[in-house]
Amino acid sequence: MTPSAGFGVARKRLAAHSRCRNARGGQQQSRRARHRPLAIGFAGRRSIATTINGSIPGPLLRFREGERANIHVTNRLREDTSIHWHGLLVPNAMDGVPGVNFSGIHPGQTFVYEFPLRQYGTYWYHSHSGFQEQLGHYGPLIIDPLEPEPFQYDREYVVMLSDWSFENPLKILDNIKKQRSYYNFQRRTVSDFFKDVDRVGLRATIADRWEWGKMRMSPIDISDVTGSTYTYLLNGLPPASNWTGLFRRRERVRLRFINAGAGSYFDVRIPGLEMTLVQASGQHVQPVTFDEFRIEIAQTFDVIVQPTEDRAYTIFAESMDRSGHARGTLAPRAGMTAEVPKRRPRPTLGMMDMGMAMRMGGHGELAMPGMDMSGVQTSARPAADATMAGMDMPATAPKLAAAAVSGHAGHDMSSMPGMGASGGRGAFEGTLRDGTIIRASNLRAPGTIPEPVIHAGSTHGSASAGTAMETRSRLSEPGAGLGEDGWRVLVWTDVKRLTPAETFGPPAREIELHLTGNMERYMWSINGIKYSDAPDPIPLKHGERIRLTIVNDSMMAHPMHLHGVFMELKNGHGPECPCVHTVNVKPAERVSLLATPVDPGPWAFHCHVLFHMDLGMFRVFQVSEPDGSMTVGEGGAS
Ligand SMILES: [Cu+2]
Repeated sequence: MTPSAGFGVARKRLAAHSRCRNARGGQQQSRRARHRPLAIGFAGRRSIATTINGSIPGPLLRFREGERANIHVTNRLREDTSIHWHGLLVPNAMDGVPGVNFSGIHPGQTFVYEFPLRQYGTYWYHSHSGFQEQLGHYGPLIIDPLEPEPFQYDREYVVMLSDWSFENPLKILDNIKKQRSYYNFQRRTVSDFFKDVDRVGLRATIADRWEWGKMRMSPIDISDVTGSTYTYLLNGLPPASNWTGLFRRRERVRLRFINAGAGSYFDVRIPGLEMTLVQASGQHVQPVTFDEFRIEIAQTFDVIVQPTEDRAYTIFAESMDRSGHARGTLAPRAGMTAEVPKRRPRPTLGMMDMGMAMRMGGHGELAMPGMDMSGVQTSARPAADATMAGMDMPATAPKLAAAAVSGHAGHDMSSMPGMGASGGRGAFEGTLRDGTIIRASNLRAPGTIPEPVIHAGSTHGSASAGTAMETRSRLSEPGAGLGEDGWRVLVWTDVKRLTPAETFGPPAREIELHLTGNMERYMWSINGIKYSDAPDPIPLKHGERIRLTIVNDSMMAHPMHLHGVFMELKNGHGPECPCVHTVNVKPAERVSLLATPVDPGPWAFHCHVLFHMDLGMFRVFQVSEPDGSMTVGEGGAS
């Protein structure tokens, strides 16, 4: 697989297929399928998958840093297709987003992707066309480094997590649009209400329900699409098929976790083994050891485990909403199994997720005038982060307002200058027509955690319901439903890059985007405007250092992915901030990243929940040529 040393050209051939697959465990109906049969464990159920070379996941593509990749993709579907190389720094025309970088690969066509491999690490590829990714069009991609790696291991496995449904994605979307809770059977019941009354008292329970009622949202809305239609897969296999990786005792095993889910976050643990993170988003990090991690959609985490006992260990990947799990096994011999843990109770969202965390006083009391909401459940404990300004202050509204850096005073687009794609050469400050705020960077040191900001009320119109009152960093929190089991959970404030950045200057400008949604109507957007209504790309200057601040005004988590450049996640570690291609933004969270885009052209930026992206949580950043001019891409600036 690995070509000989040197800077050769690595040639691969891929073909996109649409296959009828037999869920009774039968063979693929194709002689080209050399991979194991796809056995989905529902007797008699059949469905059409869209695959690469006939398998789910598609074949592992393995290259070496410094090579030139040469990948022929033949479209054998009856519709357009595409492949995007997630996390790879490629020339713009090779990025593979139809309508942004090229016009897509038409039926019968072969498109040749060719690009230099300028990096190392664990990545993946997937279709950027329609809902093909949900239908199986994804696979792992590894680039072996030129330099020896700073950690050692004896064997390795790709562990690709994903979600499969026998329902057509169009049907799934239709179902959720008609009824928001279609797949959410885990709704709160009357008996839950009385349980809460017993636990926290009547007043608090009523206050809690009243708030949720006002937000028009179910407090358990963790995922849109759940295990009621999804089967969660590990390397393409359902839990019963038990993907197994073999080891010899005391071997160090590198597991390259990739979340290829179309709509599922996974909480992963291997009972009996601690895991040491060595790479995140394909980038070396300082080793950090824990017992469980949450992997956001589209992220990759490389961990090393060292089994010392002569027994099997279960790789257990619960969906974040606890409606199902993927499962595999590490074992010294084939056929062994270990106990599969019970799934934990579903997590609930709380006041924290409504952006009310700062209103929690030291005794867990909400200081909302006239309302005693003591004891209201929150999904996560307030962060014990000494660097976070304002955590210790009395939770009174006027003081909070004073603590805010710069309340974003609505998006009054009528009063702001419009922006064309060619207008980004100067240091523009203001609000773009799509609601994006661009301002001169404040003096906050690069790499620090953003301070909390009070939102000036819901100003995103009907496209946004339930705007968080207050947004702040939540990088030190494990996330809803995690962190209370008595074991260590990875949090992003623990992650530092291995080698500190040599240059880590302050950004020239700050770009602020708000993630918005109307949960009841199932609308998803940025700044209250869906992509199809966003007139222009967001202009960036070649080589300009920017601070990208992403504010989640909705109450779902969104895994945001920027194409074409790594982002430095400002998690409080200055030049040791980790580099990521995908960042999770929790409900009511404010995340800041630094980036210095240099590759010219239009680059996609979007939520990696497939339906959220499809419905409009998507933008294009247009990076200028070195001379400042703009190349209009396929999607263009029209
Ligand atoms: Cu999203």
